[in-house]
Amino acid sequence: MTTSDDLIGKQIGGYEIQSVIGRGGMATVYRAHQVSMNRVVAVKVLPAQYAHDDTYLQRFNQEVKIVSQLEHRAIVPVHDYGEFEGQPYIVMRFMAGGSADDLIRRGAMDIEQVISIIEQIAPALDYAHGKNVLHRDLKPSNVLLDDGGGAFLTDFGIARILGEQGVGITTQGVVGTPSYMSPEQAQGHPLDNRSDVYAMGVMLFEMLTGRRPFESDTPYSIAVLQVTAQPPAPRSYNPEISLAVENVILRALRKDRDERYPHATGLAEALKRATNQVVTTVHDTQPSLPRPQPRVQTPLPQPASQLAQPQYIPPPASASQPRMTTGMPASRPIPRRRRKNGNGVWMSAAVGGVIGCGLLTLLVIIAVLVITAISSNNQSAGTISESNSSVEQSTFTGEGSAVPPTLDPTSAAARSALLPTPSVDDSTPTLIPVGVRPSATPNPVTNGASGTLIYFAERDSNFDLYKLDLGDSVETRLTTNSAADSYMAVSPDGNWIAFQSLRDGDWEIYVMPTNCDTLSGGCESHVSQVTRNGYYDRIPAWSPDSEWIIFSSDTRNDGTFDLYRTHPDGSDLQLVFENGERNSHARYAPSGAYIIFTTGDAKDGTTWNIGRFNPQTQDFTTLTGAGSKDWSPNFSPDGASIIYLVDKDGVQGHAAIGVMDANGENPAILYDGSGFEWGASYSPDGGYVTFTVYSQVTAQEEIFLMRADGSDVQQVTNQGGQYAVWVPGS
Ligand code: 3AM
Repeated sequence: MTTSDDLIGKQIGGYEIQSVIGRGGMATVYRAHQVSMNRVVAVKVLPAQYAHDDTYLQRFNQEVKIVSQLEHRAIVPVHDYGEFEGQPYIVMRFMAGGSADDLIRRGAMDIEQVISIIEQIAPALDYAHGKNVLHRDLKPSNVLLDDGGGAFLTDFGIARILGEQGVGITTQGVVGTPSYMSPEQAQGHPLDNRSDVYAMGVMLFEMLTGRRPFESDTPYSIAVLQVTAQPPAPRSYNPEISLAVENVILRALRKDRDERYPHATGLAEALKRATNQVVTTVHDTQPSLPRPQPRVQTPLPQPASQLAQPQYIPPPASASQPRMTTGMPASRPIPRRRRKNGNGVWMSAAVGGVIGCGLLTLLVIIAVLVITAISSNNQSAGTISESNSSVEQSTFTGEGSAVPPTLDPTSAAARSALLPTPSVDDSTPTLIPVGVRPSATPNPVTNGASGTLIYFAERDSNFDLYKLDLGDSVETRLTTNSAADSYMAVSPDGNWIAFQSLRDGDWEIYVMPTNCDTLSGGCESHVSQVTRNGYYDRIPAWSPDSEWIIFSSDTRNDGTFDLYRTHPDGSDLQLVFENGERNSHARYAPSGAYIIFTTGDAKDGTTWNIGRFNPQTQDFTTLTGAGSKDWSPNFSPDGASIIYLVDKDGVQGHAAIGVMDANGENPAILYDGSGFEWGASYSPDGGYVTFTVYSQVTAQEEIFLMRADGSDVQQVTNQGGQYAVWVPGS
């Protein structure tokens, strides 16, 4: 049998093993040369001594299984996997820049560098959560860097697909690294995405102070501190951290997960706000990412004449925190305290956590019970901690009852029972688009589609709107504002683009003429603001007569969204639909008689359906079945069909494009690639469908086109593009 270092100089699969990069957890990572592609890769190999141990093998295979589901620009891509003389291996992109842990050990990390890392990996973490995958071992050594400042998540070896074992959406047992473990993780309680948000908070603390919130001599005592002790103030270690940033860190580290940021991007956005940076992350139509943020609340003007008033509850006068404005002082090197423990201790603690989870759970629970008893008798719990350590009673009561904001695994069965066999062969492992030409310009259209698309794209770290003429493949940038612009809709008369933008600090609706790029002064000088309030106003759409813009608004600032409409000049704001749930992505039927929209549970994102509401009759119904997860509907131009997004299998969260009759009958899968297809809408003649999916070729979200029967799929954009809509009449 081969030992790890015997592999150097050998060829395994098509890879020549050159040197050991490092050993982490259970595996050895080698630098290797991929002969076929003449490139450097990283090959992670399970050492021979573990190759017959079921636990290690299972963990290794789990990583392969999970990572093959995850395609995100901030997740280290896995190219290949295989087995060599009984040892399984994974081939990954080689990350030349080391890890975030290396940066911390090197000394000062300035706030800009920290924000850059957090804002890159937060969407990746939310993306994984959206696919029901918890990382469970997020820490700086699992954040790898390329040589261009890119940060990537890696090591999903102990990640868990929620609900995989059919026991609901929980994970059991203690796994992970004690220094980064949430209180619920240390106690072996069910986990959810907020457990990873906690670990991100620990990382943030460490990157900005040079030390972790809880340090002690043994993994066990650190795990106990995670449950019992309050984290020290980050500013006590680095006075240059602003109060606003400190508040963000401490909120991420709350013992009670309900008090943490509900999503990683919420944390990243709060961090950017706390440093007065523009927030640009947007994933609004992807249902696993409801991200209500505390903001200044300016009540919406009271609707003048209500189109419909189902259970209208006036918005609260004012409730939430003011927007933070304290800036971060100019960065300079932070004096670092050298950590007491080397990396190896924590690595082995992680493996110890995996292997010996039962024992650690038991010890932590016993310790917690003892501390609780002592605390309630004489308030003397501080003796167990090096630092400020008060016991939080709430930690020990009701933690297990927290509702994880993730998918209901039963929806898989429910959904597949509803839908007929996909019309596309989904045994195809990856999306293989027709006519891909990776270059700076969009691909020429080869499937006959024509007209003009408008979409948003993230270029140079900013979201702006773009226009693409499918005839000559010329792309024009429309908006240039430094705030994020996204989710546009073109009026049926073809004259106006409505979109959402962060340009006044929170999402509001704006309009500009469709031909603004040809007008003097360019588009920016023709943008006008439609809504102006303290709420998130999102995802506009037009009435058939182009007189009204309908949009969703989180007027209660609690994750619920109501549907409003207004004229494009901002006049005559009216509540259209409100039922206390999260309603968004409204679309008028071409006849104008009713609206359809995404409707679902505000808090957990598990129940997403296509709702239909008739304002005249007040009739509200859902077109898709209970237990299914369907969202973002769009009508065909003749109003006969609805195209929408379907959670494909419930458990792994991959999305497909569905189509059904306008009355909800005959649901079928129109297109199911291997990824998360979204942003689907019809061409004005109904002959084509555009959608967004992560491109294997450019490694980012791109716009695709296909015929309306799901055939002739073609990638159109090459530099990123999302949520395209056709210009009617083009
Ligand atoms: O031992 P150190 O910290 O230097 O950064 C990872 C760690 O390095 C590195 O392998 C070691 C054990 O995990 N590593 C992991 N994946 C890698 C990759 N895809 C990688 N280095 C480069 N590319």
